[in-house]
Formats: sequence, C-alpha cells, structure tokens
Amino acid sequence: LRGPVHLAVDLGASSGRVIAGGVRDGKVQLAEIWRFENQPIRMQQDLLWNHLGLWQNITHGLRLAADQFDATSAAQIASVGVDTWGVDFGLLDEHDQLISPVRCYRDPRNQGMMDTAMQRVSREEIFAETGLQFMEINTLYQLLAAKQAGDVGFRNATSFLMMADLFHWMLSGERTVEATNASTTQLLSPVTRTWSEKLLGEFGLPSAWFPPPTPAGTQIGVVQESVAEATGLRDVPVVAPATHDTASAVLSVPASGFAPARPDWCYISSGTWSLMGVELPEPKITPLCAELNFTNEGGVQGSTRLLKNIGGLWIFQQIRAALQRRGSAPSWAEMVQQAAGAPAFSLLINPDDASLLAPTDMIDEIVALASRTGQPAPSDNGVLFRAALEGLALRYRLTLESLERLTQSSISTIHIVGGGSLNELLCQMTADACNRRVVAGPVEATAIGNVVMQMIGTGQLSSIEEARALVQASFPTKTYTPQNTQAWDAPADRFAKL
Ligand code: LFR
Repeated sequence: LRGPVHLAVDLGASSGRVIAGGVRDGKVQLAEIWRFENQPIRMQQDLLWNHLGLWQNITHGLRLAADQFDATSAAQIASVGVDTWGVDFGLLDEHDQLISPVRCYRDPRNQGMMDTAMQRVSREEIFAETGLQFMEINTLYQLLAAKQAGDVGFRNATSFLMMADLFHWMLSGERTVEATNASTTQLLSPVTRTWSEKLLGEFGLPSAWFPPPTPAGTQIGVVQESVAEATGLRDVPVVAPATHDTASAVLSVPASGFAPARPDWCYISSGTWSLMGVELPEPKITPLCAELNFTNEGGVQGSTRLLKNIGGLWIFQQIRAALQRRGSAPSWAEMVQQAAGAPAFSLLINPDDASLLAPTDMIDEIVALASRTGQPAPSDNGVLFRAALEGLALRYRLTLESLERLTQSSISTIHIVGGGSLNELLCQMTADACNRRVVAGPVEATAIGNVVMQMIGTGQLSSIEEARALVQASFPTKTYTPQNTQAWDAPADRFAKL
C-alpha cells in the first residue's frame, strides 16, 4: 500500500477484522492486518457480546497497523472507522460509563417483546412510523425488554449508542449515532431520518438519549490520547463509515449507478444473515411492503435499502457447531461437497422458521422441524447440509418475486456479496432457483464499503458512483448462469406451503 490508507474495523457476528485499504494504480487494495473470533457468550439466561474482548482485539489490530504504516512507510494512515451488525446497542450513564453488558440480539430476554409492544402501539402504526420489517431482534423490542427487566443500564442511562458507535466512542470519546445503523432500531423515521418522537413517547424511551443521527462519511473526532498511547495512532481522524455492515456491503456492490428508481439488479449480502433487496431513492412505506414484511433501512447519502432479512448461512454454521459437539468437525468445503452429492429436495426447511433463530442444537431442531412439517428426518449429514442451502435458494426465489412486485421492476441480475459469494454450490442454486444471472463477489464487500466511505468522507473520492466504479475495477467477480430451472418449480410450490 502507498499514499493514504484507511483502517476499516469490520465486526461480524462470528469474526472481526482490522483491514487497511488504499488506492494504487486505479484499484482498491486491501491488507488484512488482524482477524479474530467473535462469539456471543452465554451467562446464566443471558446472551452477551464480549465487547471488552472486541475492544482489546481492535486496539491490538490498530497497534499492528500503526507499526506497519509508521513514518518510514510509503503509506500513511488517513482515518479509521468501525462497522458492525445492526440492532445491538450499549447505554452510557452521565459519568460517561458503560455500566451494563452489551447483549446479543439472540438473547432470550427479547422473546415475546414484539407482542408486548403491539399491545401498546399497533403493528400498522409502528410500520407507518418506521417502515421496518418486524423482527424480535429489533432494538425497539430489546429496549423494551431492558425496561421491563429493570436493567441497571436502562435505569441509569443518559445516552444510547449502537454497537459501532460504542467503539467510535471508545476511539474518540465522542458520542454519536450513525444513521444507517440507527435505521435498524425500528425507532427511526425513514422519511424524516430522525427518531420517531411518537414511538419514543409511547414506549417511554427518553428522547435525550438519542442524538440526531450522524450521516456516514462524517468525521466524528480524532483518536483520543489513551488510544494513541495504547496503539501509536496519533491524531488520526475517526470517520464514520456506513456503520451498519449491510449498508457498507451494499455500497460496494459492483453495479453501475446509485439508487435507481426502477432497479434492474438486486443484491444478496450473504453471511450469517442473507439480506436480499434493492437500493432505492425513497422508502416504500406501503401496505404491500408491510404485508410482505420487507424493511426500509437507511442507505448512504439518503438512499433506502428495501430488503428482506433472511436467516442466512447461520443454519449451515450451526449444523457444523452441532456436529462439533458430537465430536466430528467437517470443513466448510467438505460440507459443501457432501451437500452437492446429496439427493435434491429431500428435506425443505424455511431458514426463517422461528425455531431456527437460536436453538440449543441446530440438528435436533431441524429433525423436529422435519417431523412437524410431515417430512422424513434427514437420512445423513449431506441431506442436512443440502437442506440448509436449498432452503436459502428457495427463499431467495420467493423474495425476488416479492421485490419485483414491490418495485414494479424486472430484475435481471442478482449480485451476491460477502462470505457466501464463495459458496459456489449456493451461487449456482440461487441462479437456478431464481432463473437469473448471479454475479458473485466481492467477498470482503463490507470492509471495502467501509474503506470507500472513509475515502468519500476524507475527500479522496467524490461520489458513490465513483466508489462503485472503483470497486468494479478492483475486484474480480464470477458469473453463474441459470441451468435446470424447471427442477425448482415443484419444490418451490411445496416450500411456499410449509
Ligand atoms: C447482518 C446484519 C443484518 C441485521 C443482523 C442483526 O450482519 O447486520 O443486517 O439485521 O445482522 O443485526
């Protein structure tokens, strides 16, 4: 790397990374500086994030970066910014302390909170205010769970920060709430792009906790002295990227243009979750959108990410975890190979079945689901692996139909970005099930989106279109053309009735 480099701290639900990115010869170049595991921790009934461990790894990664790009290096660190998954948050008190743990969205404490909320404000009203998909993991329901539990953090809070904002606060000392991630709370209006006073009022959430959202690309501050001492990064600007990982991933989809009114491409940001949707200039807060349970999340520069949250490779990952507990640990490649060799459509599972959100054992849960839906139990592991992938492709097919209905457009290309773009079997299944061309890559879409937004924020790039053109020129993609599409018709009918 040469010239200005930007450090992207990219935290996912299973791993975190510190990545340095810069431009050389008209291409984005990335260098992975540090990679670490991330797992929620179960303690008694609670499911918590190890935010201190994450911070320790972040500062370790920053230290390595500061060493690598020191005064003698051809590259100089121009900024740092953090992205994470959505919906999770921390609460700070008046003494600038984080006094309660940061909970994971799969925390059982949230169960039933959506119904509790709707006893106070109707589903229709919540949707009209926020345009968001209804999911129990949403921040709104987590906050209500905290309130109901008499949570010590909740009782003493003076401000609310999303997960990435927490790390920006640790880095710079500044309390900000970045807009794309704020949009995942189900407390923000996608029209005014600020907090819904109505919902805050109805649910007794103090408006003083919620500062006006900061747009992606804003310089929040500089690394504070304690961080400079620990890492060697001195006077480095902290620049908010699109802190919601999905917003960063969508930013780096290698397509032309930005937020077209009639999109002819859609994306699947494929990882632990699959986020499938389009990028639009305006939110779509319509009865059809509510009925199809799509979400209007905030994209960069005022765009909307109209998408559906689909329980993604989580199931595949959790089957592996269950096998590990049983003493066998196939590699990802072995799992895909066995899936490819297994008979097609012998077990159909809906990745969004509520029972699969946080089961204690994914295999037991799938066996129970098979019996509940009148299907034979999986005869071997290959069937299980295949069912996890086919279920996703079938869900994508239905989601694509809904997207075209919602946007009244016809979509010819599906861009798959993120880790799942490496899964060739899933990419081909997606092309076949949806009968559309699939363009897979880049894999590190989120980190790339984080880096290019920092480049926009620091004036190195001037627009989203320019950033996308740069991404297109920098990273190879792989195209899959649909084959054997008819084979998916009958299973899709069965799947729709599950
Ligand atoms: C993807 C993601 C999704 C969000 C889910 C939970 O990593 O950010 O967009 O719905 O995680 O936060």
